[in-house]
Amino acid sequence: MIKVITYGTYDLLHYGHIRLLERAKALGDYLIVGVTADGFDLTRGKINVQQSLVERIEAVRATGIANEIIVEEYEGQKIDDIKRFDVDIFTVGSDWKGKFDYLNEFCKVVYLERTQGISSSEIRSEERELRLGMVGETDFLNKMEFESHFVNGLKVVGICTSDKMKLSATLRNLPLVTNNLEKLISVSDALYIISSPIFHYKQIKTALERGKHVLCESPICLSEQQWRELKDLAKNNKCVLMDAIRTAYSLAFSRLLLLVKSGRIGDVVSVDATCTSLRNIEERTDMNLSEVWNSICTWGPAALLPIFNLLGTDYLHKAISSHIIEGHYDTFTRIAFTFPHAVASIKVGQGVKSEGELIISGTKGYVYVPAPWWKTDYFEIRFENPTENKRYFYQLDGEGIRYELVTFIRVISSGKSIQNVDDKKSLAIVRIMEDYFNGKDLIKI
Ligand code: C2G
Repeated sequence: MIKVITYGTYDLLHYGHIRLLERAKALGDYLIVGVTADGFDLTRGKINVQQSLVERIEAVRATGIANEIIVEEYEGQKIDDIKRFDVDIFTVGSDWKGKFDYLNEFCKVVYLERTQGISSSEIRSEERELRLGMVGETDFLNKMEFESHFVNGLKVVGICTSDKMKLSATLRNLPLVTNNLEKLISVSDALYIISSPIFHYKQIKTALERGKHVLCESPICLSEQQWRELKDLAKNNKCVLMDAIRTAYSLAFSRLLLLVKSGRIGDVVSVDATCTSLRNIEERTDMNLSEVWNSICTWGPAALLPIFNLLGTDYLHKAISSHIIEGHYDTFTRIAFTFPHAVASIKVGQGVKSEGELIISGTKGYVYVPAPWWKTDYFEIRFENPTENKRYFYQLDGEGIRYELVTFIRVISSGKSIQNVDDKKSLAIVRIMEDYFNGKDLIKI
């Protein structure tokens, strides 16, 4: 019996896939098909896969061509599978020509001509592309536009900014560069907003009133009353209003939360997150500090994420200590929280430098995420007995931005709120900002 094995994502199964499976089967008597796991696809840069692993497996099974279906989970698994199943022939489409020659050591390698004119990404893009307008005065917009190219079904169509100097040549050459928000809204289906938080409420409201979806850097506004009004408006106009906190979309961060929630370090007793950067300090001296991102708005949402994910948002008490140089512009803020059975703290600063680590202390062990933890691809779980320590690494392409954009598109197309920053956390972040701006629970240092 000649055993053949082939692998694929098989997302939105199409006749190109079916022709490949039929020809693979014809190479032997028994066909094993390896369907790639969601996590494996993410680590190899396939971020736009629409269907879940189960849906893709069912689609392959329904063809009736495969004798056996397995899941491809890790780099190099093919060698293990070829040995484990005693495979005679490995085959895959010609778009991989040469990439698997190394398998010749273990079995025969056959590349089958790829079927032209059909691909899952084309099927995904057949849906009308989402026209994304961007709003803000930061060079981060250049990174966002760059990352948008990795995302199927999305196109950046214009910018609304009062500071063109920050824009790259690519952005300056976009179809629309304006400081008129209405103009941008008229050519967009959705907005990405990274303007200073004091402008968020008005800009989001204008967009939602025109039926446009919004992805806004957190905090999405600065008072609970504004938050409730915007969320109601989004709901009534069937629009998505999503917090942008790219850390929430890094695979390592999601896996870290799952491990801690599964009890690996026992009960969580303390969560301590630090985020600092002195990056723009010089240029701030000549700016109107009431109109720029202060430290607590810039870093607070990301730093609060692990706390609200692991301990919830119902803390008993909080104490804010801030070094404020003008108006509401803090160069450094520390917030200490007391929860029923745990404590937590964040330290954030744009005028102070510190070790940007995250430590989650538990009754059996602790999680250590080295700086810069907010763009993490690596963390450790440590125990009393160091031989039990574990290290985890998850590829993070583009600081998680592209995963955030893919999720935004999915929330819009599916209507399901699968975002990693749910309403409870979004509101909890806004409440902290409101108290800070109102000086509640705040001591100036
Ligand atoms: N395929 C094809 N013609 C197309 C599209 C795909 O012959 N028009 C083939 C691919 O070459 C591959 C299989 O169908 O052999 C599955 O394609 P994908 O789902 O795109 O999976 P891919 O990322 O190519 O996976 O590790 C090898 C990979 O797992 C292959």
